[in-house]
Amino acid sequence: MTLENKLESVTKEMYGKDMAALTDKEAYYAVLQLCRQLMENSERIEGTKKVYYISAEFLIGRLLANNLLNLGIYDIVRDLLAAKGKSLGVLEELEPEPSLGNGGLGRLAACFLDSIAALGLPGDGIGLCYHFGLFKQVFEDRLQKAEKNSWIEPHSWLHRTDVTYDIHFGPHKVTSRLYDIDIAGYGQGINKLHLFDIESADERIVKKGIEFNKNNIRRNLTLFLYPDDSDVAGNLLRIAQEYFMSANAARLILQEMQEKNHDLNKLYEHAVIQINDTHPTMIIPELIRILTEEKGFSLDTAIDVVRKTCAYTNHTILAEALEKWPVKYLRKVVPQLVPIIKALDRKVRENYKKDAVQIIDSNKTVHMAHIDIHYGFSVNGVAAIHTDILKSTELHHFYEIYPGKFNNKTNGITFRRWLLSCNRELTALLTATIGDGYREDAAQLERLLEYKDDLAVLDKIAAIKKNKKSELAAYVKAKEGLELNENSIFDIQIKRLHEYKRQQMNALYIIHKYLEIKAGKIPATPLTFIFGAKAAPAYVIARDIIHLILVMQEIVNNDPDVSPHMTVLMVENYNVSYAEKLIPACDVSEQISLASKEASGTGNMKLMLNGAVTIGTSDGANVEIHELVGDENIYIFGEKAETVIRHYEKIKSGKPAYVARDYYKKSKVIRQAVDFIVGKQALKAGHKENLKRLYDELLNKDWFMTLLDLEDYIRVKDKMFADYEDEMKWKKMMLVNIAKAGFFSSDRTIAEYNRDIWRL
Ligand code: 26V
Repeated sequence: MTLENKLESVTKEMYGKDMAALTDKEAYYAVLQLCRQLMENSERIEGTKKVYYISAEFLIGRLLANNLLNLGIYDIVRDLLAAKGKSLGVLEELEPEPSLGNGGLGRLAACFLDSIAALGLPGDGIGLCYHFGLFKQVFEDRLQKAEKNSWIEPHSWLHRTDVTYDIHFGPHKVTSRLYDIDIAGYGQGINKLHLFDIESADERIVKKGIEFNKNNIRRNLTLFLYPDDSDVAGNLLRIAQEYFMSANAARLILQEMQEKNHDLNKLYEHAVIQINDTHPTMIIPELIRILTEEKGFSLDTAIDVVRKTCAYTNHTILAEALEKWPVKYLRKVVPQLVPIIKALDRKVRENYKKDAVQIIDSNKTVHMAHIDIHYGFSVNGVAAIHTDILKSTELHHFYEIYPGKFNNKTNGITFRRWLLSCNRELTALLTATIGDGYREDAAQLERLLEYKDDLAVLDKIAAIKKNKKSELAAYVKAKEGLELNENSIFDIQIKRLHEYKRQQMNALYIIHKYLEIKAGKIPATPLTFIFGAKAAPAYVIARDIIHLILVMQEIVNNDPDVSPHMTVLMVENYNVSYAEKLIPACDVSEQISLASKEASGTGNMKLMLNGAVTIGTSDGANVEIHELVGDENIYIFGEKAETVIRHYEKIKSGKPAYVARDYYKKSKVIRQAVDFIVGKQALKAGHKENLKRLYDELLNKDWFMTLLDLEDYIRVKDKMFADYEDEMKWKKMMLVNIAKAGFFSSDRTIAEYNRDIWRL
């Protein structure tokens, strides 16, 4: 049957009508159904050994365009639809976005699934099927409000399977149900994303916003991603989610092994489990528990087998983000694991004396990462500088014990979504210029360097950027009701809101620019500052920073002296779909975290690939971007990681160290910007409580050292905007950034995981 006939038959079967007679939503469902059928009939990627990527987050984004592309039928389907008067682009917008992740860690897992399949490697994801996922962000009165995000429709990518397991929480039992999403590899077969849900989940318990009773796991276990863990009930629910994920994963993996008649003594020859941050750590004690209690293994043999099977990825050095659970909590939720964890702790104590490497510390708290490091065979960081910091400081004592376990895997992004799909114009230009070898081998993007002085190519790159900015402006106009100046510089910071990422420093720059323009210093080209960020609902200062940005949006955009020269926009509910529109339109990519704090970043890679120039600190993958593009094609500022780490060491040992107020006192520019936060104008547009709290935080604490780098940031950013006036220089920078982005393909990252860790 031709594709045309297949689409016709799906349409008839579902609606008894011709495509031309369907509503757009019906047409979307019909194309979704067509994709599902094609994937169901595709071959499973098979091999003797398989990777299981276990993660609490898979931020997969919309899947329609992605699946059509990976199945190799995007253009055909687009044309078939067009012949029926339907626009594929319009249908794509009707797909609800599954919000099964917070940010980088979850999006990375999604890029990895795409690359594992594209490389033809057998590998499935295992996670949770959250009914509402991460909250939907709305702004009210310039404050962030959280609402539930329903994403599961009657027709969706989920396949309800017959797989169910009994999962025990001490004396209580719940029944899980497996839902699968097919992952189509570009030009390859199918892998799967396995998402576990609970049969008894009850969406009706969600009251106002995202509030719900946290005490009844039978009803609430899979409703939300990372429910607020600022109270005890939230913590217990979080532990229950993590155990539910780990226990289901263990069952699924062991069942697959048994179905294939593999000897569990040799589990590691057929399976490798990649533990994505510490959230799935309980799979280690759970597997050991099952092997000893149900399969007759001795404790030592079980430990040996599990250790050879599990590998751990660390995604952050932020102390507050490293998971620690009181034994007391674990005993409440998963008492069956406590004896195993205690046994694992005892074995560590027999061999190693340092407090820093124990599993259970003197406060009777379990350090989840320590379980992974002692009882897994690989520990990796996600960018060169991040892995170096793990080795030299955060995990130094472990590195001394296990130097061979540590390895770096610099993150990557799938070019299928972040170039081919979101920027078809640039893709077409690249193909016309350097051929299409870069699609299989991203390193070939470097061929573009041969065109560094080719005016026609440079102009085309600039024209595509211009076009993408117009498209974004039209979208923003429709969505946010705000007019963007297409001829301005689009300066974009998109990522989760966190003090270490320093959106507040960008906001202070905006205040500074505002004051300059008021004083008559007009920028050569108008400036548009765009933010996209969600703040964790319990993270008060992060919400205050959003408030400040929205206050600046109000002040700047409504000031007739300033608005012709400058615009501020914080988009509502930033997510993967919004990123796909913002990234191709970006001129200036903001990567301004406090050095040492951003493990890698992946937005930096997506923006560079789409021809944005980076302003950034020497942090995370920015360091590698800098090495690749050279000093002339990036704007680096701020203190280096070593210096920042020394500041923190001094603070810890009570020596005189970084004091925000000293920077404030010393610099008039800093003073004026900071004081503006609680000045008349800001207080008129915003709320005193929020603004004053942020002001106090900046002056009295500033744990993530905003003021340390503010002056240098202003200096370098001003230089960057001045350089924008040199059109030729800027176009060349765009070209070099695109050409050098090949290294950041997640195909390269996954090939390295496979070469060094998985060995599939
Ligand atoms: C988690 C938490 C949880 C509790 C409160 C504060 C807090 C702060 C940060 C986090 C981060 C969790 C791990 C994470 O998402 N890491 C990100 O992983 C990306 C993929 O490797 C990487 O590119 C980002 O730099 C890194 O922040």
